[in-house]
Amino acid sequence: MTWFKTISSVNFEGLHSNNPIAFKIYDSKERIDGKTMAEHMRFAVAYWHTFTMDGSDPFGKGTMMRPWERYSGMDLAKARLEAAFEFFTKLGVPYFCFHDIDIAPEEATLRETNRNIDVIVERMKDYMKSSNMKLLWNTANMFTHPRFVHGAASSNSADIFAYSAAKVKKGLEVAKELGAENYVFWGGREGYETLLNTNMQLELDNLGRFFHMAVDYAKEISYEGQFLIEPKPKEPTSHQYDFDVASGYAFLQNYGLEKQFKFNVEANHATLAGHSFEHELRYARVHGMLGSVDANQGHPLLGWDTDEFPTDLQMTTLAMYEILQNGGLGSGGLNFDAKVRRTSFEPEDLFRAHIAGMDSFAAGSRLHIKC
Ligand code: XUL
Ligand code: CO
Repeated sequence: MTWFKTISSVNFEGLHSNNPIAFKIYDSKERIDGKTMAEHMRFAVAYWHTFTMDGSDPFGKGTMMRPWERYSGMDLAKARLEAAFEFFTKLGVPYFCFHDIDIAPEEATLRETNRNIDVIVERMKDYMKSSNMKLLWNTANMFTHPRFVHGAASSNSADIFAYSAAKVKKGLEVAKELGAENYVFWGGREGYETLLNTNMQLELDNLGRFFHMAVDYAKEISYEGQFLIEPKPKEPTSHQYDFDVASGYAFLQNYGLEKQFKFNVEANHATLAGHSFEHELRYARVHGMLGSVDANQGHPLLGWDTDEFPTDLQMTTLAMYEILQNGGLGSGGLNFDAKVRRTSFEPEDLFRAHIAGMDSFAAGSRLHIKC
């Protein structure tokens, strides 16, 4: 079935085009410094914002018109998957990223949830083969379900630590199965609200133990993708342990993990930490720790994670400068961890937003080379 009927494929038409569904600057084949734009940027679509989320916010219900939402359960997961690969192919991006429960519904037990994941992963493999799409990274959602109220690896409950470890175990198996080039840890609720009821030493030690277990298991199953930590200073917790690249790096060194991990730097997380995006990229780069990028931007007047599509050309220029100075992103890429606004609820808006983001990074790479 065709989900995006009004769109055929998105082509490069150049700056003089008035077609909203065309690239004005991003020309996947244009060569800059011996590499094509596609090779420099390695764009990825985030499954959660584009196919799973519905536009709801703390003040109102979802607004998104998503034709696949007429289904539920596994039928919904299968419809989303079909829509996702149609979207990737029409947009012309090489990569995508997902959390475990973005792609398959969560059930009462982990065994049943994993069974759902297996069904979708099997189909995903076929879609990947026929479309040539690759998985930039996958991750485990360890923050949405109420069981993670006190965190996952840093939870005060041994059961939750074990449950989280089992989720990551499955995530690494899926990463291997699908050839994920990286595996991401974003510490959603790995932090605290108040020190008065927090054993910080134990929580940090448990986080360190957890990452070592993940590294050991990857070795055991011969999964060779790059491990990435995605720092964020706060939200949802008031104090998150992986505050920024510098504190994350100190943590990794302290627990002897710095050789196994790099960073996935997100623009809006950088600004939440009181840094610029380019500061975080530079800090990671000069320590040889720049792994991948979550490409978005915050609102300059709002103090939370708005996850907007990146359109600030000064920011993309300074970011591409760091990436090019780094000699590229290696196995990483530019993942649009970004969502359309509640008012942009039509399916076609998903194309417009990604085109704007891709053109903005393409402009950033060109401006750098020309100056
Ligand atoms: C949350 C965030 C996550 C991670 C993956 O702010 O950025 O979506 O990228 O868990
Ligand atoms: Co992110």
